[in-house]
Amino acid sequence: MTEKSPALVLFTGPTSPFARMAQVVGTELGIAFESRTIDVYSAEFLDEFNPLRQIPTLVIDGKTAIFDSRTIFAYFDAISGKSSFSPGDDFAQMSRISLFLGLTEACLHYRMSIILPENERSEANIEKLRVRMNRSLDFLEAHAQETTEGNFRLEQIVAACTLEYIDYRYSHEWRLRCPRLDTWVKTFSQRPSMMESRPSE
Ligand SMILES: N[C@@H](CCC(=O)N[C@@H](CS)C(=O)NCC(=O)O)C(=O)O
Repeated sequence: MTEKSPALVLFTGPTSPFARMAQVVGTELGIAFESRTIDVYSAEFLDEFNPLRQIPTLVIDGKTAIFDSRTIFAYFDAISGKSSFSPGDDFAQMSRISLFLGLTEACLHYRMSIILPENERSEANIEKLRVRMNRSLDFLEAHAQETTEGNFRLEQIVAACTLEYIDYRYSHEWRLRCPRLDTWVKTFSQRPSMMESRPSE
């Protein structure tokens, strides 16, 4: 008797960078999953699966939920049976992944901050996020070789989705600041998994 594969539904959004990463990881690892785009802000049904009501959330067989993005990466990696995709015990690589994810988060908060009505906006907070993003970009550019060289892996998907999100929500200026990452991402972003998941409103 053959075991039936679980039905996997990945809840995503039209512009969510974390959901895009999960989608690209699943696609690249050859996982069969359905990607469902939702409006997370009104998605009450999601609460029973993920009380944070955030995307990405992966639901297995309509019952078990897996979140957040890092846990979904690990789940996809585990069921794919492919080796050398995740960092394993390479802690320097893990830290670069954390930095890219933190940069994405800073950019998300920056976006949420600048669209607030003027009387609710904090220029000091916006400036703090700008400085954090630029400092992180400078660090990642200094370590670009470590990210861009070697086998195709999780770190590179997280890096490329982060850099394209910076383009989308912050500024294209990072490309002048980070010429090595810029050159690399121009090629990496031509992968079908990247092209079909580009943010759109
Ligand atoms: N740490 C989470 C962050 C996920 C996250 O911030 N998702 C955003 C979309 S990019 C979201 O669901 N925002 C809706 C909200 O927080 O109300 C992860 O890595 O998955």
